[in-house]
Amino acid sequence: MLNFEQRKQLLTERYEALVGRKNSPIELGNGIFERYEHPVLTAEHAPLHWKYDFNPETNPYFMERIGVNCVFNPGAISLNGKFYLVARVEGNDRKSFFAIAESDSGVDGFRFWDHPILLPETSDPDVNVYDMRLVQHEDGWIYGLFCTERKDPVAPRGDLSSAVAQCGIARTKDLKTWERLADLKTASNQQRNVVLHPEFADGKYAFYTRPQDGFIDTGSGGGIGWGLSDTIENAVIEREIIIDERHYHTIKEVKNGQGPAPIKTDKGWLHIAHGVRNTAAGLRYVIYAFLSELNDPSKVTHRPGGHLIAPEGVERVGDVSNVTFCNGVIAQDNGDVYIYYASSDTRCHVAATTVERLLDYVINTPEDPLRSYACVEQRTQLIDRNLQLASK
Ligand code: M1P
Repeated sequence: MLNFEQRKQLLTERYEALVGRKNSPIELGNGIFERYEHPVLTAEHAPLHWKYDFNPETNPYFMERIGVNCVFNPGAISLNGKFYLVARVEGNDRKSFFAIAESDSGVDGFRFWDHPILLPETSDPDVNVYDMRLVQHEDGWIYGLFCTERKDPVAPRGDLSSAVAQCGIARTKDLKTWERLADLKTASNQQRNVVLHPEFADGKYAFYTRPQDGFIDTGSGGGIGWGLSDTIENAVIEREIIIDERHYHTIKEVKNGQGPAPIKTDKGWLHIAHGVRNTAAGLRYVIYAFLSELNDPSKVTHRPGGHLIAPEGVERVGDVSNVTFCNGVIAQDNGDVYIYYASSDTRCHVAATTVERLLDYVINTPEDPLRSYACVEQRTQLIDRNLQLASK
């Protein structure tokens, strides 16, 4: 058996090799984006000093004391030329928390800061927090909106699963010091996947919401909502409208949710979202995109049919299998876009593209015509145009 020092050294070497590993794009994808060969963050990226007691007297076997189960659903932001992910780290005890990982390239070399974020609580403490969306707002603050979960106070005795999900709000200027604000108030029983729009709308703070009746089921919640609040300090949405509906027999028939804050382009706001459908093997989560009006982000102008990213290969397997989920994107001034997505609630990946390619995708991909016959008609038009070209 290896002794304390041997284990520590080998594990340190393995950790450094993982963090230093180069990542390359997988060429010849679908033309819309390139996936990268390796995940950008995994449970193994959690620093050893988060898990092991480094004192040989109290930990002679150099064993893990507080394990990390998975690292997924990262928010993303670029500041001063660096790429930052605020990952959802889940301990072996199932509690999620946030931690910042930093990289120079955006595709590899992500290294966690020494400490995770000790997020301040409200007077009603969160039991679990997850899925932060980072937004550089025009008011000068960086906001982190996340899901805060607490036990359902009216759950029947013995029901230890039912929870209430709401939107927590925190803000920072440097990703180091966080101020916790009051949770968002809306008329809906529960909220998840709430995202702050980066600009004021009619002089108010604007939110993408996802109203839902229960913790898992959206029930009567019709899709991605939109609502305004006069303030951010005690944000209240009085009126919520649905801007991207769920629809029978689509990739978003069960539920959907805004991903990161949308990207501003000269053709409109480019949105990345997730859609969920049911299958015999359980829920399937895919990532999709849409475009909304520049002057009115609540008006969707283009809805490409189907998914943008669906789980593939190893992405299909994890703690919650058959899931791709995105709440982080970085669009650079030169038009490069890095889509950070997680697979199966287990690990984080990156896919690279450009604003130009994404706009081409959302504008020129036909909408889901909602019936098999109409889908074949749609495809036949493409085939006929191509055959005509080939015969020339
Ligand atoms: O397990 C899949 C995802 O489930 C939830 O998303 P939604 O509210 O749309 O169902 C979230 O818990 C998310 O973190 C998770 O990845």
